[in-house]
Amino acid sequence: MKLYYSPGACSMAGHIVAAEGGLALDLVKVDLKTHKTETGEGFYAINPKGYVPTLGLDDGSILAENAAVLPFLGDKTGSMPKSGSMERYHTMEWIGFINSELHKSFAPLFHGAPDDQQAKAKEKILGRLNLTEDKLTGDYLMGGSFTPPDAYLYVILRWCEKMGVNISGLPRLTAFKARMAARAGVQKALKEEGL
Ligand SMILES: N[C@@H](CCC(=O)N[C@@H](CS)C(=O)NCC(=O)O)C(=O)O
Repeated sequence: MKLYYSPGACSMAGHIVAAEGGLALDLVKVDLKTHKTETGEGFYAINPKGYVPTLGLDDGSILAENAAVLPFLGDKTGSMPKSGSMERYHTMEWIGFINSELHKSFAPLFHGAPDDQQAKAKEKILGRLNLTEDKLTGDYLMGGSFTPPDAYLYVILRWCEKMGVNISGLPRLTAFKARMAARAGVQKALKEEGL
């Protein structure tokens, strides 16, 4: 199975889920500015949406969107709670929250929006992270064990550091980030992405 990725981008969440579960992926780096793969293929021809994560499956089809890619890889590797359980729905709730309330709020920061819009985006992100801090009562979002949204939240916290969103007032999230960084699957994904 191929993972089309860009170093440190949201595609690293799926990369971590696979690495944590011992699933080897064929990594294909994509330049998100030129929309070309590292071997010069046009990425729009592979995924017309033009974004990562994109999985290239063994039957030749593709699967995109973190909301689908993360549960898919979690099911393949055993980190998604079982079908029909409330734990699974709450895990999906976290993926939805991180995707639409956190990830998407970074757009003004990544696209160099005017300062006032960037300040508003940072305020919104910190508000959402405060909610996360309150809910993070165990080592991981779902309590005692790693599930796919932990990988996604870790990627977001790396972005916070890069984009100047200060999480020093959020001790649980600060500890969570360090806990995640120490995991073998995270170390492997960081190394494989050259980070
Ligand atoms: N809706 C997609 C968005 C994924 C996304 O924002 N990917 C970014 C990297 S984090 C990207 O590839 N951007 C390049 C582009 O949109 O051309 C998802 O949730 O998976």
